[in-house]
Amino acid sequence: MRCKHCRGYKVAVVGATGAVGTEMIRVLEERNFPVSELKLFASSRSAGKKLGFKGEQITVCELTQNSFEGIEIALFSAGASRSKEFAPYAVSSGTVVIDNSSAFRMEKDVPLVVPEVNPQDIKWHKGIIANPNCSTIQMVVALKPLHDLAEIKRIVVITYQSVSGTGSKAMRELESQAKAYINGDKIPIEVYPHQILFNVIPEIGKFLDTGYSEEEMKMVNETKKIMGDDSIRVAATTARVPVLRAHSEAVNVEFEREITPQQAREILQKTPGVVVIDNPANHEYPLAINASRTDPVYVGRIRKDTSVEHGLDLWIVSDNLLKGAALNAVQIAEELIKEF
Ligand code: 25A
Ligand code: L14
Repeated sequence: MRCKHCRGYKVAVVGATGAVGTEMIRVLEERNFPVSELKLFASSRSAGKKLGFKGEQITVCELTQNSFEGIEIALFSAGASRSKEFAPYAVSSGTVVIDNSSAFRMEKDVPLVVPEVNPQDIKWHKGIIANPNCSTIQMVVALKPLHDLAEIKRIVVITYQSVSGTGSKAMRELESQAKAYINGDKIPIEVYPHQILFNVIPEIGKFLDTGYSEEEMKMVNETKKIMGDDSIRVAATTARVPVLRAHSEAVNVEFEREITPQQAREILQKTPGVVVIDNPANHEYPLAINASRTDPVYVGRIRKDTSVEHGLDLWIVSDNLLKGAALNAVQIAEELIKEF
C-alpha cells in the first residue's frame, strides 16, 4: 500500500446502499479519509443507483468476482453470506478487506479490532480484518479501561437493541407499523417474528441448542477475543426494542480488585471515544435518541453493585450504525494506513 503522503487510496464499499454502507460513505467523507477513488457495490437491485460522495455522484455497480481489481481497501457490509462468497476474491486481488459481518470474526488468523482497545492486532492481518458485533464494540470500549485497572472476572449484560441492526428494511418496518397504528390499519409484520412496535422481542439471531441466541454468543466470544483475555466470563441476554438507532445496554461487572464508581467515572471521562453522562438527579443519563447519529460511546448510571465484593453497574449507549459498524470500520482503515 502507498504512503499516507500520496494522493489517497482506492476504496470500495460493498453493500453501499444498506443501512451501514450509506453511513460508511458518509463517515469516509466526514473524517476526510484519504480516498483517491471510491467504488460502490451492491446487488443487481441497486445497480445504476447514484450516491453522493464529496460533491460527486457515484454510480452503484453490481458486485462481481472481478470488482476488486486495483482496490486497496474494501469495506464490506452486505451480510455474512456475501462476505464469505466475495472476500476471498478481494484478498486474492491484493485488497485489504474490513468486514462488518460475522463471517470471519472468530477465525484464528483474522484480527477482530476495536481501535481504542486492540489496535495492535491489525498488524497480523492476512488480508481480512473483522469489525466486531455492534453490541460488543460499545461494551468493550467502556469496559477496557476498567479491566486495565481492576481486572474483570464476570460480565452480565442485557441489551436493548434498535431495529437498524437488522438493516434498512427493519427501520422501514418499524415506521410503517407506527403509521398503520395511527391510521387504524392492520400492522404489517415481515422482518421480525412479531410486531416490534410497542413491544420487546428477546430474540436476535438464531437460537442455539443451549438456549442462547447467536447475538448473545457473539457478545461472549468476541469480548474475550478483543480484550485478549479468555478468562473473562460473560452472560448475555439480547433483546430488540422499538428504537430506530442506537443500542442501550445494562451492564453488571464483577472485578478482581476494588474499583469505586467515582474512580470508574474519572477513568471513563479520560477515555478516548467515551462520554460520561451521569447526573441521575437531573434526569441525565445516556439515551438512544441523543446518541443517535453521534460518534461516542455514552456511559452513565455508574453505581456500586453491593451484592458482590467488587462490582459496578453501568448503562452504556451508542449508535450501532456508527461506532457499532461504519465508524469503527473507518477507524480500522485509519489505523491500517498509519503503517504505510
Ligand atoms: O446476510 P445476513 O448476514 O443475514 O445480513 C442480512 C442484512 O443485515 C444487514 C444488511 O441489511 C444485510 O442485508 N446487516 C448485516 N450486517 C449488519 C451489521 N453489522 C447489518 N446491518 C447492520 N449492522 P441492509 O439492507 O441494511 O444492507 C444490505 C446491503 O447489502 C447489499 N447486498 C445484498 N445482497 C447483495 C448485496 N450487495 C452485493 N451483492 C449481493 N448479493 C444490499 O444492496 C445493501 O447495500 P441491495 O442492492 O440488495 O439493497 C438495496 C436496497 O434493497 C433493500 N433490500 C435488501 N434486501 C432485499 C431488499 N429489497 C428487497 N428484497 C431483498 N431481499 C435494502 O433495504 C436496500 O435499501
Ligand atoms: O453480527 O440484528 O454484526 O441487531 C449486528 C446487528 C447481527 C445482527 C452483527 C442485529 C449483526 C444484529
